Amino acid sequence: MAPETPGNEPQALSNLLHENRRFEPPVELAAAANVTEAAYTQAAADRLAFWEGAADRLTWAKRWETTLEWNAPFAKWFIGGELNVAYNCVDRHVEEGRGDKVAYYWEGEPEGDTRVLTYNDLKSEVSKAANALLELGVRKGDRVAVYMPMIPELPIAMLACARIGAIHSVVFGGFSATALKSRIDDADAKLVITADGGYRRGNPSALKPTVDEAVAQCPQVEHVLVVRRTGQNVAATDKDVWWHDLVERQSDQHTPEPHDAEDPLYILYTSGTTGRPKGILHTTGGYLTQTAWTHDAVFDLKPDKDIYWCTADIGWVTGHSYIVYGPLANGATSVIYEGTPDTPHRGRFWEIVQKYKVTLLYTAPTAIRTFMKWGDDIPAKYDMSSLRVIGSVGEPINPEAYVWYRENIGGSRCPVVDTWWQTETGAVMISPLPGVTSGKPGAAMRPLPGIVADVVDDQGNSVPNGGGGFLVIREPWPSMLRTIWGDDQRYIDTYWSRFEGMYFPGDGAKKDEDGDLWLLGRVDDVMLISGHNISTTEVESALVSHPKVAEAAVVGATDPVTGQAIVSFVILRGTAEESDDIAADLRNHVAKTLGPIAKPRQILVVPELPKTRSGKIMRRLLRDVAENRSVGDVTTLADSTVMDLISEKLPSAKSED
Ligand code: 6R9
Repeated sequence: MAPETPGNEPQALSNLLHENRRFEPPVELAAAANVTEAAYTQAAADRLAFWEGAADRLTWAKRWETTLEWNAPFAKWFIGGELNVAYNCVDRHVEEGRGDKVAYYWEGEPEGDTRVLTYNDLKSEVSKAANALLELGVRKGDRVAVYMPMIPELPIAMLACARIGAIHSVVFGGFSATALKSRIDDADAKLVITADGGYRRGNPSALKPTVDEAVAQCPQVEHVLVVRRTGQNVAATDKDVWWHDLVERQSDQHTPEPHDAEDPLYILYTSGTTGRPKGILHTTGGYLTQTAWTHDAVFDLKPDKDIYWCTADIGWVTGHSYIVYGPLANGATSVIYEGTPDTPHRGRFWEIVQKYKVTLLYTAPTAIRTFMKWGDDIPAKYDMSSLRVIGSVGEPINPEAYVWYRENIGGSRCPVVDTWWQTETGAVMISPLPGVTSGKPGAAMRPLPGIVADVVDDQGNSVPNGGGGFLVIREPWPSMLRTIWGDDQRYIDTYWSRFEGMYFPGDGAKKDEDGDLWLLGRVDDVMLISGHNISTTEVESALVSHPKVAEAAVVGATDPVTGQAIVSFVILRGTAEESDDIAADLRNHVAKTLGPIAKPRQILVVPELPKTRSGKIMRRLLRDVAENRSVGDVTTLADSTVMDLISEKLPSAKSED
């Protein structure tokens, strides 16, 4: 146990991990980069003028009068401006002569099941769907719940809502009937759009029965619009309307009305770790401005050359902002994949990269660590020389996972952009720029131009370089959430009450010696060891830096001596054998990497970790295991059997020292 360093003020969060590797931007990429260092200077000199420039990349039916009205914590951007999001994402590309350009290459999970949609196709399909919604009585401001697999009708449905000013609420297709019902109720949706099912892991997986169960308890729902995808048997209810009956017979002409910049675009529920889901509300002009600008800047998108693929599900914010709105506003060509990475084999992702010659790839640390576990030989079989920039989002990326990704997927040539943001922020906030930033593995680096972020201590004072604490955003940004649907007070309490005048996202972070930002995980997960606040991220990264470890999760468990002690759950890499001395080996490795204070009390080798449906590790459940409690609420787990597998491992857990 390390004593407090004399003369050293206890920090809000310890900074233990030091990383010296640097990756310069590729020379050619830097020379032709969309965004250069000048953008930071420009935005620092006049932040609002900078965002006006970004908004001018869109087509406005009426230009705004006032850029920002800030009645903290309530923001309005581009006041008086009017635009149509679907027009910006679809029609204007057709009008400007890009109608034959591919918007989406869609790859179904069953091999050979593909569709190609040009911007012309998208315009007809979205217009027909908009006309169909109108026929069903959906009007501007009405809420539409969308519960669908990853098929082209999903972005089409979202854009049809946006076109007529209806507010979509997409609910991830893996959620239960109860979760769906509570979201339909909270938003008071009058229409649900769904499908019979989708393909998951080689089989048709039904969605409609879940909708039927939910809608049976939602009298406000007038219709259920059903896409036929799998052809499975569907029980008919009197609210059902088939997409192919209704949408196909509509006119493919629809004139998009302009909407106010502050009209709501969508609600997206975020469950977080506890409590009732929060309906995050995004509006029109500011949201589209920031998603489009960041997609162009962070991926250095060259719309005429790039093939872009974001592997997220559209049911999460990453899919909303970086499969649908950002890429389409920029006129990009994207890949959408319906299924899982191991169907029918573990090389499926790389086969898709090779097939479509993907140049820009955006995925999550949970996937990267899974690929590490499966082994380097799998991606090595494919030609991925088309790739140019590779991105990460969803959790802190461990330095070792970053380096693995860079080498094995990015051919040691592609910059890795680690993008920090949230459902609430709507778009990327902190990220390297591929043509500017000299990347550090594991660091999200700098706030993007126009974003003012900081790390503060308990009292809200900015920490010096080398210090850790709480991430905050100091100034409003265009794609920020406007409120929590129907609950302004909860919006204030959740995000604006911890620190006066600052947005608090709930994440820990540190500034390294150069002032670059590192994300350290949710502050609820921070461990208090002998008076030191230690982040889960740093200990997990130290574990993942051991050649035998693919993935790790650590928690603080009550300890009579140190207050809390670190208990680690690790998944070994494909090639590593579980041996008797692995626990001792890993404990020493962490002590050597971070110092004795961070040495785990226990190491448990497990086959899987508990994760949310979007792939984030749920440490709360591991804490229950580590403290020998019965495991708490598992309803947000992607796979609830995982906890049984982990609990079985517990008797073998050895406490050393
Ligand atoms: C986009 C998305 C948000 C939370 C966020 C943070 C974590 C996301 C991260 C990251 C470290 C990154 N997170 N990106 N942590 N580095 N690059 O994931 O939205 O589902 O709302 O989650 O995810 O903890 O607060 P959402």
